[in-house]
Amino acid sequence: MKTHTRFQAAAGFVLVIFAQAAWAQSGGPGTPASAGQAAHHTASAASTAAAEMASGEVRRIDKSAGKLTLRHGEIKSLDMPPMTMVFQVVDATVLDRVKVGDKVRFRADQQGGAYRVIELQLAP
Ligand SMILES: [Cu+2]
Repeated sequence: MKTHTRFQAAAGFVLVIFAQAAWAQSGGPGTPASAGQAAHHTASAASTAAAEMASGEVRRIDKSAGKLTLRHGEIKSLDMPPMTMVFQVVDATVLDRVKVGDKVRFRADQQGGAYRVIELQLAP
């Protein structure tokens, strides 16, 4: 059974490689593996923030174009700093519910290079 013995040797060799790889991935601070874990942690923090609504103030309403200009605070889900910008609105009735100067809470996404308000409510 030379073949069988040879197979076992090869399998043992592969196991050693796997064990070494696992050891490297669980390395301490300063290793590339821990840097990867840090990046993963940041990504999961960002997706948690996606559930939060951004705050904004209505600056301009363009009903014919279905657009809303908002001065908004940080939008963590879009990795966007505070600024004033134009959003498309997914639900045009939003434009009937707000007036210039209103403080709002909203959710936005990015679709084909354009930013859209997908949910909006007046700030309490
Ligand atoms: Cu913006």
